[in-house]
Amino acid sequence: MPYASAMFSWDDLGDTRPAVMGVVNVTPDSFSDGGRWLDPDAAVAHGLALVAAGADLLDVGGESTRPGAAPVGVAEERRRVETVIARLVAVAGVPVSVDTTKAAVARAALDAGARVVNDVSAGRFDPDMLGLVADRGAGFVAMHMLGDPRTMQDDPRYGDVVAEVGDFLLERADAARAAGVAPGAIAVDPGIGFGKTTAHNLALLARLDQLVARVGVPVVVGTSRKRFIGRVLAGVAGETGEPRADQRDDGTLATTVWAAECGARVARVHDVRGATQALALIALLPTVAAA
Ligand code: PMM
Repeated sequence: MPYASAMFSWDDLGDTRPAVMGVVNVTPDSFSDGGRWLDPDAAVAHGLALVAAGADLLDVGGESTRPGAAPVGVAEERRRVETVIARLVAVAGVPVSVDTTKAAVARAALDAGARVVNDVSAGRFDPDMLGLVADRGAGFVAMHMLGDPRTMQDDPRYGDVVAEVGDFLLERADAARAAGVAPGAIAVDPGIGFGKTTAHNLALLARLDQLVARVGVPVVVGTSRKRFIGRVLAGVAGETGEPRADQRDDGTLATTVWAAECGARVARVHDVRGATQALALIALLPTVAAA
């Protein structure tokens, strides 16, 4: 049955463990899985496989945000995501989010039944985005990124990365509320890998508990298969160089468990089965301790 309730709230996903957001990239060039799900049938089948593996929501994206990626026009991005979202909404039984910075794409996705807009620009790139999300009663993920995808990895610098990302997320959550987005519909995301060195990414994870406490809204974390994991694990456990994106799921899982322990409410991952199992297991331990 399609997920149907008027106003999206992150509490609807609430459980004893963080929600798992499964990634469905309908792109030819995403760093982690570019080209694998470009065909709509393949993308839908992949989304359903992620739900079967435990995904609590599906994040469908039609534009790669990897460093240096070429921008995609509205028509092409819509073409990639619209049908896939409509088909997943009809059969997946979990809410679908659209990963876009463009209000026109988000509008088409919401018309197709998406419930959440995941905006890596946090509503900065398109002046119509926050108003649209508010009007539709949709959920919103406001992610931190330094600059834009073309330039974000050109020597990113911060004084205190955790403080500055926290300032930005508080400001964007305020902007969303000011535009009329329901408080319970807003989540924020530190944007692991978006204008950050390995040291910045590790600092954000190491002090994620502070960030979670400070922002006061649900926090989404997306470490999945990202480059810093390859950097850290180069040479570890017999790896000759940096593990490739498709070899980073074990490292991803470690960071997902860590993020959950720090209070993250949503984990955005490619390997849904691994995340779901690990999070189910660690969610059990406090109840056993209390018994
Ligand atoms: N990472 C990517 C794309 N979208 N959205 C959020 N909220 N957080 C992220 O960390 C994030 C994102 C890049 O990863 P992909 O190319 O594998 O989708």
